[in-house]
Amino acid sequence: MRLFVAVNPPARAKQELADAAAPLRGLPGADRLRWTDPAGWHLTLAFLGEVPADEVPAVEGALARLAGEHPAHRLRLSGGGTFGERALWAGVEGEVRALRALAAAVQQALGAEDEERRFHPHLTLARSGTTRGRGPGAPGELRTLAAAMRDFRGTEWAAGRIQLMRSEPGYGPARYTAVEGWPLGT
Ligand code: 2AM
Repeated sequence: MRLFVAVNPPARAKQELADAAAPLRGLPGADRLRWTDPAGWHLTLAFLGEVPADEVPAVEGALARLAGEHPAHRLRLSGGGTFGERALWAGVEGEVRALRALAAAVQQALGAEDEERRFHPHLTLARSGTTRGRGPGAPGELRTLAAAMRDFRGTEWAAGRIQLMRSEPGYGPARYTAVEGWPLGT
């Protein structure tokens, strides 16, 4: 199964972001993007890709151990940016060093791929259209949307848990489900 490890922001933090991002949907080019569902918003620490079912217990064991070794920390959703012309995201601020150390430990323990090479904590808001009928947007359109997120600073929350997540691709957007979770620092 296709797995990744994430920190999931609380519902209130996601609601604040959803409210801040709502006006973006009316900006030029927004209708050509595939917007993600706030219910599935998460901060990916490590992407594991396909993991055979018989290897999942070892992954879970490693995550349980790492969760115990890393402290809970405080984060807020903040600002926005782009990965080239392909994704629009919201960023995080606060005790990002703790989040970064946790991600590095998880990636190292599990031999995870990281397509961005350097860990870049983010929450994907929209992806540029690759499905039929949605041509590429005008150059710079995504950056204009990200600029509209510049002043957003959400309320601080405690990242107190890591979650092993499953991604199930379908005809529409991938569906994310929680496999198992562990509290940090206990
Ligand atoms: P994204 O939000 O930037 O697309 C489930 O697919 C999660 O894993 C998403 O958060 C996605 O990041 C991330 N992900 C998917 N493929 C990845 C890859 N090859 N390397 C790193 N992260 C990946």
